[in-house]
Amino acid sequence: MKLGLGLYRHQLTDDNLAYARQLGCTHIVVHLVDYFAQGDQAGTGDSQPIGSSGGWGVTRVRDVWSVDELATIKARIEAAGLIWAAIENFDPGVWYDILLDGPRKEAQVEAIKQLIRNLGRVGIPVMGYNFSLAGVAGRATGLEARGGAETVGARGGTDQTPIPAGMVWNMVYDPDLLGTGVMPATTHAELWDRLAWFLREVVPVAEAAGVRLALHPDDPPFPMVRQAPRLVYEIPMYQRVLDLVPSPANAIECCVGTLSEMAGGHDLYDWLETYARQGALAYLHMRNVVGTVPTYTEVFIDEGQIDVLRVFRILQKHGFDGVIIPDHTPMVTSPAPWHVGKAFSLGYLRAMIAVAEAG
Ligand SMILES: [Mn+2]
Repeated sequence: MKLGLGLYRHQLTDDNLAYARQLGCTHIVVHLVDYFAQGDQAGTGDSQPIGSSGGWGVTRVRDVWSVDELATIKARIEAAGLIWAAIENFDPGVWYDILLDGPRKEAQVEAIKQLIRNLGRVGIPVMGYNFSLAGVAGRATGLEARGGAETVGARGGTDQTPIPAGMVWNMVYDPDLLGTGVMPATTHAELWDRLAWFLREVVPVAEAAGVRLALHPDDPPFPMVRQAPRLVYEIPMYQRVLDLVPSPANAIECCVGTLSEMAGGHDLYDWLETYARQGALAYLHMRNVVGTVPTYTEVFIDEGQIDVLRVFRILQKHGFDGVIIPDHTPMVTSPAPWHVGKAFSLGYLRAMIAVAEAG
């Protein structure tokens, strides 16, 4: 098992790469779609950032990331002695009509195929993604982790204000549509049909390119958020994703914290074993949590309901040799709240990996 760190594009500095290396990371996961590119200096760099519901990012219709662009980033990561493990999330400006079943979806899926081929050429083995209309939305910020550390969670419900036309996944893809209405109503069945179409188109290309597509579960895992349906909001629903197009290239970005906070009473460890046994786990997000939907709080890695060592023993038993990154961490009162929070989690995860691997 390998320890990694997730960084946003704006965080790809020599200092942050040195920080990761010094704390024992060997791998980097990069969020190329940067929530904070619009000048939010408080960007937390979390895979689903704290406070992201406070302001919307803006994207634009754009081309996919080129081989040159990706190779430049890869060289920088490798110059710091690290390995680029995965990209996390497609740019909504590239694939919004795939999510929305809109008129440009055929052209957009061809662009996504080109992007996957580009990843293969550059040697980035995993493309993580959220197949989500609302994205990460509707969480409450300020719920307290240990010692009053700022964190996020849900207090009995989530945001159900409709998504404006021109937006998807918390980002504006077409400013001209803003103010013209709301996103058309969608059913769960329709959203599953869109995912199935996407996977049938792209998985064969990914397989040929040596790239694994890895789906993140819905965070927060409510059945509906902002009046839009969610796909994977209970743990067994991942099996349906895998069964749509069985392939090593159709895999799971396993956010253990999100899985643990899901409703339904399904056993986290049994299901992790089920997915690990199939070799379906591309990489892991690790955090801890107290409670389940509709009321839960994200907490420090060592204070929640998830037995981290038990998770890693299951992974070890099934030969998982992928990357584990800290997911969100509470902000630690200090001169560097994000860095201290992540450092605490990295140290804990590194120790638990060592114990699990020692048998
Ligand atoms: Mn996650």
